[in-house]
Amino acid sequence: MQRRKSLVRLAFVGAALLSAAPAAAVERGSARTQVFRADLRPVPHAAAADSGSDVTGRATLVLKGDELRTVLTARGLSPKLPHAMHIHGTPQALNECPSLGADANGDGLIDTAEGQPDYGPIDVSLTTSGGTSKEFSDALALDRFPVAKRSGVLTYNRRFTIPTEFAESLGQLHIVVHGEDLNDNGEYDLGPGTSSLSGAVGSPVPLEAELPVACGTIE
Ligand SMILES: [Ca+2]
Ligand SMILES: [Ca+2]
Ligand SMILES: [Ca+2]
Ligand SMILES: [Cu+2]
Repeated sequence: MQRRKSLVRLAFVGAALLSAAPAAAVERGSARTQVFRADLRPVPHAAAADSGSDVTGRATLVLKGDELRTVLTARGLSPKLPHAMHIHGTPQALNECPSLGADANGDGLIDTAEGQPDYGPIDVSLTTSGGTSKEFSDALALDRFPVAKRSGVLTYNRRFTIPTEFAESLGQLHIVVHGEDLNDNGEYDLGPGTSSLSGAVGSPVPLEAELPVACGTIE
């Protein structure tokens, strides 16, 4: 009887150890690694309206739990300028990269707001350092986005944790790369237009800085 009691207690302690012991560590250790890819294609535009941009690229996204490594290469970008890059989309619905029909104001360009019905809101900012949130303090932090080389090639490689809701829906989201020096003067300026995001940001944002130039579905 005495022996049986202690066995029961041992079993109980053992079960308690198993369940109280590092559940998080077990979970993290067993999180499977998923690999996604995105082919980046030019956002449709009237060639004359955007000074001939033709941005293509490829991204590989390695997801383990909520930890995402993004490796991206793109070419055809305005040289020596930073390019905002985001993961866009809504987890609940399948979204698409925009077609030229999204150009609501008929200027031959699809700006960020015009493209949003297709590729959805900003979810994650692919910055090179610091915060990666969807807030404008990260999403438009041009001092923290990768800068294209003189050749127009841009590379990016960073690992960080993303919100669980986006980790779980990553295969339904998109990557959008922004920024085109429309008047080819070597900087983002207000000459070619002011972004419709300026009101929300609270200061004038050059259209050049936020213009989507490439988009790819994550699959
Ligand atoms: Ca437009
Ligand atoms: Ca240009
Ligand atoms: Ca410019
Ligand atoms: Cu974006």
